[in-house]
Amino acid sequence: MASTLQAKYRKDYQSPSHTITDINLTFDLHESQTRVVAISQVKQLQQTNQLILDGENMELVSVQVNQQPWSHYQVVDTTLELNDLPAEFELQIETLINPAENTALEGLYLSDGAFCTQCEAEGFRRITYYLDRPDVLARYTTTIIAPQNYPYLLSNGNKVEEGVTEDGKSWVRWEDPHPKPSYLFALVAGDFDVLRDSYQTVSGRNVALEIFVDKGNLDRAHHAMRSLINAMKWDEQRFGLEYDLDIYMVVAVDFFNMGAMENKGLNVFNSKFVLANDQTATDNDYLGIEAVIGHEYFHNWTGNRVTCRDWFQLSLKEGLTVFRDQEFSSDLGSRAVNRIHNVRIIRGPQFAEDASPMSHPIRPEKVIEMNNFYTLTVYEKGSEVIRMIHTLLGESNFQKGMKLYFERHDGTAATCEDFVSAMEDASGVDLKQFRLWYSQSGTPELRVSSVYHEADKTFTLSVRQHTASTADQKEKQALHIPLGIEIYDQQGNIIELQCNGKAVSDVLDITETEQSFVFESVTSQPIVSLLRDFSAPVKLVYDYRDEELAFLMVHAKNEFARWDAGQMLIGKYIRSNIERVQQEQSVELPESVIDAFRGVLLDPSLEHAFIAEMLALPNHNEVSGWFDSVDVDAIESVLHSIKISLGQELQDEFSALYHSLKQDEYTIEHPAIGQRSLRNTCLSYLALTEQGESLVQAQYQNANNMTDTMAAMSAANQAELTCRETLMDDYSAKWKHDGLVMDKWFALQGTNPAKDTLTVIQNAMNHEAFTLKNPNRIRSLIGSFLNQNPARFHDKSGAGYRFAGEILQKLNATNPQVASRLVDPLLKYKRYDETRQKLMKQELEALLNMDDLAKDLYEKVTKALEA
Ligand code: B3K
Ligand code: ZN
Repeated sequence: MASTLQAKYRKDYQSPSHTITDINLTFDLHESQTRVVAISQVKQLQQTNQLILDGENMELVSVQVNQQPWSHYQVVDTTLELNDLPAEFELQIETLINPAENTALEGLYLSDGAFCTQCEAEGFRRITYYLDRPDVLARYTTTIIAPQNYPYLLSNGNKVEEGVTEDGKSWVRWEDPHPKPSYLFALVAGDFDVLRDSYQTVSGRNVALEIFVDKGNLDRAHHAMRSLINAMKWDEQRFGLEYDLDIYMVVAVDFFNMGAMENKGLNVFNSKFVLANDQTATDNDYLGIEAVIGHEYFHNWTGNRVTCRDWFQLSLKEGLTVFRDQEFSSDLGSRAVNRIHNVRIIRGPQFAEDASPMSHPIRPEKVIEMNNFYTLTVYEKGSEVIRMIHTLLGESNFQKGMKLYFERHDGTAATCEDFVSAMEDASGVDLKQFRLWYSQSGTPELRVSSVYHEADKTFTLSVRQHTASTADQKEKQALHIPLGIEIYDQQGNIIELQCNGKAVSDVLDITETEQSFVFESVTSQPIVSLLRDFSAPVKLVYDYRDEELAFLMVHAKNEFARWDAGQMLIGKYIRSNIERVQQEQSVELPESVIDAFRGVLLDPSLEHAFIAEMLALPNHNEVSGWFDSVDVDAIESVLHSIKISLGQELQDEFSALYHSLKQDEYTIEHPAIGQRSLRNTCLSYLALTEQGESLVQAQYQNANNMTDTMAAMSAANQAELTCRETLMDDYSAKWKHDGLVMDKWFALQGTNPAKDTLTVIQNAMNHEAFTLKNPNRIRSLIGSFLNQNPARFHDKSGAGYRFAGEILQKLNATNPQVASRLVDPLLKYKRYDETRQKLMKQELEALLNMDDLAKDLYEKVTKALEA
């Protein structure tokens, strides 16, 4: 155990001693005893006759070198050391593995009777002994042998041969012409329904598209297929990138640790991101499917064609691919609404992660368990870093940079530095200081102040940047921060930015700790819109007056800035009311603030989806992030009271809108989604008024789609309406046989605001659709309780923490990766009062005292306790 708990450091990277040019794999599938024969062509890259391969959880049957039995080897811990080797040789390794017992869902495992694999980051070493690192790229030939009751035998690349063995099993052989690292290997065997379509690429090649789903689910695969075709088209149009194999397959499985996996030509997906129809999926599910199908498809270039040299470079493929999927969703739907959703994730959970014991730069320096670094920082902040490069370069130079990046690195394993260099060389823009975003963790704070000089007609902005120390890194340096701004006159006209007699860009380059910008020819006191479109992942501090924010809510020239002004306005009153509640005063919201939101509701020029976003308050977790010490109960009570006040004060407007926005037909066109979103936002406020019970019940009964059904249930849940139980029972009776659809019900139980939530959750764990073996069920019920129900999870009694501790101890043994995701809220114990800190710490200590703590939890828990 001890050696596997050792950390790896980015600075220690060493290129591999050998490479493997080709690998020929044969799988004789069996539920508990799958035989794997791997024949690799190995070449020495460094002067050494020793080769050390990775391998875990399997039985080694035999080793041959150049077709001769080889005895010069030893298994040491999780490696196979081969000695006395020639410079170039064929290596044959036979292993036995047990997919049925693989509850960790890494390597080869069974999902509801179908064989499937998950190899990223280091799962291939559970299949055979191998150089399981992303900078070893080989051509794969895969032969799958299986009993006839597995009609579909799939792997990467193109199918080249198939047949039947002497003992009546089927076999299929696949060849992937593109050299790839082991983490992109995939195998699937099972019985499915298949949705087939095809796509003609821009150069006229025909690509077969196949989506494999559980039998009976064909009618739920169409949206995924449409999304795939849209993604293929979009990548050609916006990035000039074309698909490179004759077939693209997507398999939906129910047991999956994450969202999906971009294996070359054979994506394996969590069924949550494939299956949808009007009755089973909400609008957000549809949008999520589009985003994830897009994301995995875009990896074909950013990830597969150019992969990562080592796992510290993960953001090279993930940050960039998230950026690409965000752009895809924004080009297809509402750019403003997409930006708002992405920014909410950064300002809420990503900022929180950066302030936690797990804080790390987007390119981490030190890792014990790689799976712990598939984080919001690497993905979402990583995407913000790419977005800043895009802002600094502009679309055309950015695309030149992408082109150069592919010219230089196609077919190889690259680093983040390679990417930035390509961007720099293609554009001529200096990114020297900008590179710090890759190595510095934490959230910078930008403190901005302004002065208007009537006499010389100048407007001066002073900007100070500061990044507080983080758990992983004490010293911080000044970053290169693009600060998007706009200034307006009192009528809302844009005032052109001028410095030294010349027009200047509206993106200011903040590069020093303190900087001032003097803008000339400003003829009257202006109003400034700052950090437009969230031009950098920073915390902005500027002393806005209410009237300025109300002005920007109406006059700012882009929707994101208007939304942001609304958030700042309500944010001011959330803060001041938290103080009031702490001093045992009641919550107050001035008429002017209510009027500002009334104005938004009544503005016919605004898109529905956008109004809905304007009306959504920052959530509990985001507000928690504003404070060094979190007062759970005060935050909860303020957010609830403000929602009630807005509901009461704007009842007439909400009610009128609610009734006027009803739709008879369900379509997933963007305007229809926006209309439902606003109507259901109205419902969530109206649920808190005396109309609540009747409106919610009527909506549940009349709903002809899952979005409206869930909106009714969720309103009943949040407002603790009496009808809640009836609706929940009705839903469960209807959907109890469908785990995926029941996940929405489990999530509502997990976020139940009632005092006895824990009993509710324990009962839900006994529901026939629940199992601790399925990651989706765990995340829906338990994950939502830990993450989305702070008031109950942080109950002073400590019962929530104890419950979390118990579950984590169980999952540590069965699925350490899922356990490790769930532990995050406990890691942040230092932000709570002493009583809570003590109780949370107890649970972490109990975990650390376990004999068999997996390295996933070990890494996080030790970091938290050391902090
Ligand atoms: N690359 C995979 C994530 C793998 C996670 C391994 N624990 C999905 C994605 O980001 O597209
Ligand atoms: Zn990805």
